[in-house]
Amino acid sequence: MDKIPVVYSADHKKHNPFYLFGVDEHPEKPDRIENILKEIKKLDMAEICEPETVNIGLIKEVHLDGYINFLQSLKKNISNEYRFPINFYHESNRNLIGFRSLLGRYSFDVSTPVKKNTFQCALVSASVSYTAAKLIKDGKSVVYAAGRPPGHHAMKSLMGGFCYLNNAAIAAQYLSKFGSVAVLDVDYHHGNGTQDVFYDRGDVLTVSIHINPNLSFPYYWGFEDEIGVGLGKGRNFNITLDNNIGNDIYHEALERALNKVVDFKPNFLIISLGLDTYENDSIGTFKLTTDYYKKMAQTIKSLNYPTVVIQEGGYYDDLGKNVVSFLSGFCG
Ligand code: OKP
Ligand code: ZN
Repeated sequence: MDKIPVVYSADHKKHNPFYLFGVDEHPEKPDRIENILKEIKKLDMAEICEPETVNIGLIKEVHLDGYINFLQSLKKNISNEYRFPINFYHESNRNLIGFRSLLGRYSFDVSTPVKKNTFQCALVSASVSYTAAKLIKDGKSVVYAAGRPPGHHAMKSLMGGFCYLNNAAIAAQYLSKFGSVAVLDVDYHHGNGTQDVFYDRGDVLTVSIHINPNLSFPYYWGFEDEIGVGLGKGRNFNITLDNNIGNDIYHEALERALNKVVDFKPNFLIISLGLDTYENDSIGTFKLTTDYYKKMAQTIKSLNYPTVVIQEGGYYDDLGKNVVSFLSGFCG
């Protein structure tokens, strides 16, 4: 068995957000990826590789120009102190130019602050996932993208849920030039950004298993009647679950999700790997166990698609052990 390429850059540490109403610690912190790297390095199943920078052109195939231009403008317009949106109006068709008006126009929550280097940090995470996709295109069978900030909540022109650029959507858009792509999102939260990017497209299937949005973030998306539009109709599936469910109920949902993937006959599979479904996660309520992540991966591997695994959520100190359990399901 070949080693699993793990794409990683230490530059993720430059992104270190805090919360506006600063009582709680922001959960999306640098230690997450450092703990993952530490656990992966203990094994010989993985080899660490550096990312190659993704082109802005590819990013603009996923996100709208105005949104990317705004993120790029942060470097010259603001300091290295995090700033938060306060006023929101997403429907404005005016040519907005003020920093505050644009920040509210391009955000859907207040958990996703921006500072001078935010675009550069998000670009590193997108580059990690792009590089993983490129290794798959070049013939690897499984590659793990160990990046942060996560991406699956980032919509065509909205940041939110700790996400700025949609890493999984950028990987999917790249691979869609070489064949059909299915994205399976197993994060605790709905992958509303990935759904948004491909909602009207027939060439990329999006499937997400997550907490019922009536009960949790992202609240406004992720309902089961969201099935796609136009060419994308029947190519988006949401499977919603209750609070506190465990391995068995989750596994039934996984099998239903994988049936949708198999029906689609993709050339490539992307997994948005949120590990906030873990029993000890600080945000999620599901009760999945460390051993279950190995079974989840074995079930996915049995379908034999070239697979990009992209890190999304997971908010606890020993996140790395669950990544290792998941990756071990792809070994042997
Ligand atoms: C990002 B990912 C917690 C509020 C959290 C945002 C959740 C973002 C989750 N007090 N709101 O999908 O893991
Ligand atoms: Zn999540």
